[in-house]
Amino acid sequence: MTGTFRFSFGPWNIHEGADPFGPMVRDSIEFNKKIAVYKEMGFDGVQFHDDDAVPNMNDLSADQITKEAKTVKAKLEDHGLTPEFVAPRLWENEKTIDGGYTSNCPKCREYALERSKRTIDIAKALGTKNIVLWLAREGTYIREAKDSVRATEQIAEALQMMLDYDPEIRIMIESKPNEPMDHTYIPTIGHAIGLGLLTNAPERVGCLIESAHAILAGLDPSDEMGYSLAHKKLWSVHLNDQNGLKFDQDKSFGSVDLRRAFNQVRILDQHGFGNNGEWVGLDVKAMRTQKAEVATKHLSNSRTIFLKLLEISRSLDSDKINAMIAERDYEELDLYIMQSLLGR
Ligand code: XUL
Ligand code: MN
Repeated sequence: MTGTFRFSFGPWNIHEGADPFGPMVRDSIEFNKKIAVYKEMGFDGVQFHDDDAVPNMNDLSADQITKEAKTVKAKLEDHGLTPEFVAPRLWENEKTIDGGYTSNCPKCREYALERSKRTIDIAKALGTKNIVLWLAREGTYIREAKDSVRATEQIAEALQMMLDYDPEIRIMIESKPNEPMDHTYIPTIGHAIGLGLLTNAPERVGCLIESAHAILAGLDPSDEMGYSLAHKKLWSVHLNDQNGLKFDQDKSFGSVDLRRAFNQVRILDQHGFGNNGEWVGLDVKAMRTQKAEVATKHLSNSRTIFLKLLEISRSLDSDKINAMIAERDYEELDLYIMQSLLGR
């Protein structure tokens, strides 16, 4: 089996370059200008946070939000683009300081649930059934701040509320072990898949694997992908790269460890990723040093590297590989893979 690959990214991946130690270094580009460059770079899908689609949503009624989202749908159609998913942004508002669904403040938890319903309304208006949950602040800075049993139940209850609110949607959980929190409650893809089992519709709960998040958990992204593919739960990916255990870097795909990137491409291709409409999403950041005119190269380069690695993966001689595996000659296999990546 081979995969079918279409590419997507979110408008936040074309960004101004601010970091915790310095301000923006590039001007903001309006949404209309961003969506105009997708197709020319070979991307057909758009990923959204709820307020990427409806920026001032907290000041609008539910009806106004839906109306606004429909205008975005029309813009996507004008550019021949497909919305892949919508994710509630539950980490910037003052009411989400201590988390969304697991906040210790009941009114704040209510805010998180209401906001999630509006996210679903936006997804419906845009024309996608996919909701992504990156559970950014569902965790703690100190263990004693929350009860991990209750917190897990609260996240599962939030999932259940969303599944009940719209029987058409499906939820993809994007796990991440830390940042902004010291520890989060859903650090790996095994946790994400397990969480679905606490709802009455686990078949509607899957996952999105981000390469850097797996690496931050000390895991190999391709093995995380393999685990979720075996569960038929890998419904999207955020490919990128990460240089060791530090802040979430969102580097261009393959730019740190080409072989680690190769193995992600290979497992996706060998197990038919994309054949049920899954997208290859990129969650990459341009280097802060990049000038505005060339601050989309991280996206096009990541796509180029994916396609080159796909070509290499498909060119490998499987009889040769199987013979080396049968002989347990993994040193020879190691060399064969490295020579293939070096182009000789
Ligand atoms: C955070 C992250 C987010 C999600 C979308 O690390 O990766 O951009 O992908 O909410
Ligand atoms: Mn991501």
